[in-house]
Amino acid sequence: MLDKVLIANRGEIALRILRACKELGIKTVAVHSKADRELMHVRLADEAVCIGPASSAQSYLNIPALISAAEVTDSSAIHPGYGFLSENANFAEQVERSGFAFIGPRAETIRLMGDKVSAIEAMKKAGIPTVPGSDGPLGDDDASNLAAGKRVGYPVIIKAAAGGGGRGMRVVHSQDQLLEAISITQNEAQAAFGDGTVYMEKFLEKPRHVEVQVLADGQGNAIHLYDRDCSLQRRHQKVLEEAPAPGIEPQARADVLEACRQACIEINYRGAGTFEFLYEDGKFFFIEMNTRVQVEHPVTEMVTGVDIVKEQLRIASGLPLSIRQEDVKLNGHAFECRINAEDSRTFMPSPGKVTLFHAPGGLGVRMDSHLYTGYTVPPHYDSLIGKLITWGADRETALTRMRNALDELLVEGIKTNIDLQKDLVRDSHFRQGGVNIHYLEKKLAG
Ligand code: MV4
Repeated sequence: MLDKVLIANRGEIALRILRACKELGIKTVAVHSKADRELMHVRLADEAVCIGPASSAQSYLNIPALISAAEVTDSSAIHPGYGFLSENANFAEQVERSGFAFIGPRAETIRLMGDKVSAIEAMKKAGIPTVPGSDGPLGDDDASNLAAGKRVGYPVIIKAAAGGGGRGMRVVHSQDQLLEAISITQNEAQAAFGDGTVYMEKFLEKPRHVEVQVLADGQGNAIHLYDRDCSLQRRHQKVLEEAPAPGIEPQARADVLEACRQACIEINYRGAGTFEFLYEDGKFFFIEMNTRVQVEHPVTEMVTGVDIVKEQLRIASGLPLSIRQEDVKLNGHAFECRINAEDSRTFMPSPGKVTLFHAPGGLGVRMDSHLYTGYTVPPHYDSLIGKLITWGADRETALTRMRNALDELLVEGIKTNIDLQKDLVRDSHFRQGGVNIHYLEKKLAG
């Protein structure tokens, strides 16, 4: 097992990683910016290193500072968490070249999945169902691009190969808008990512966002941990997630889960990963793969009993997966409400001092948060301050527990989105299950 892990992140996920390390008897190094001295995991870690000023660019994204911190503390591995450098192939490469284990896939896998065109191509080859589209990048020949549009059928969506997560996309409703949309998306992609490559997909109008969690050890073993529904989102930020995705066509689901497992073996995947699909009319369509642990991983942990972060640490130690597919039993249902320091109506960030924090409790209630009474939420980073997760033997029970847990949760001194979450868990359409990706924004507009 790894001896000492440097946690290259902050907030709730840094605390989550620290807890997993402690369970496994692994020593921990917290790295933090000057604005983050008060973070809970910094107190709990065996060692702490300040890696730079408040700005992320000079601290959590500062590769030389992170590698130096790993060297001076004699760490054996670096866990990148999510966001920041977690899907930066160059970082993974430099970490490994410097003699540390990168807790994630090989750099070349991160690079493959970071380019959405090569990710789709690899997954299609591995038997994963993809969205009908251009099957590769669009070239600069107008006639063949118009032909692609005709073949795929309108509406289509033009996406940047270097994009993902909703960045660099444009919907095209008819042929007369196609060429201009391609050229605008190419220019924006070039400016934003330094890569103007774009591709085309059929635009699905009312899909759900359903994703599949996988674990693979890079030694020929891979498992899926079922699915999550993350359709409730605003401006590509997920708000409330659940596992499993409710009301999915059973055969399509069984097929896609097994296809994901097989694809991991075929590409010799290593670590935790997520296959993102759009689900519409009983069918799955792959769009992207995430090569990191995700914010919403706890809902999967609650319904499978598998500690995803501990498995990541085992895998990085060179150990095989601790569970086989036949040992993974789906048990009950779980929800996660993301708690953000922001105004419930305007979504404006609301940093500041937390004058009271009280976490809910009880059977089937989990609070992943770095908050404590007296903590000051700094203005420099993401507004996620915690995740409230509930489990129940069925969806109704888990949702009732969420309603009650939200009523118990107290965060005073800053604005939060708790009132929005309280409203959502009482929404009749959401309670029914299976709303599509546009539901929340339509509700907020109405
Ligand atoms: C799509 C789509 C419809 N059709 N692709 C947005 C985020 C990025 N991961 C992919 N996205 C979409 N791709 C096709 N072919 C609609 C979206 C989309 C979306 C997807 C998941 C969750 C929320 C979304 C909100 C708006 C658009």
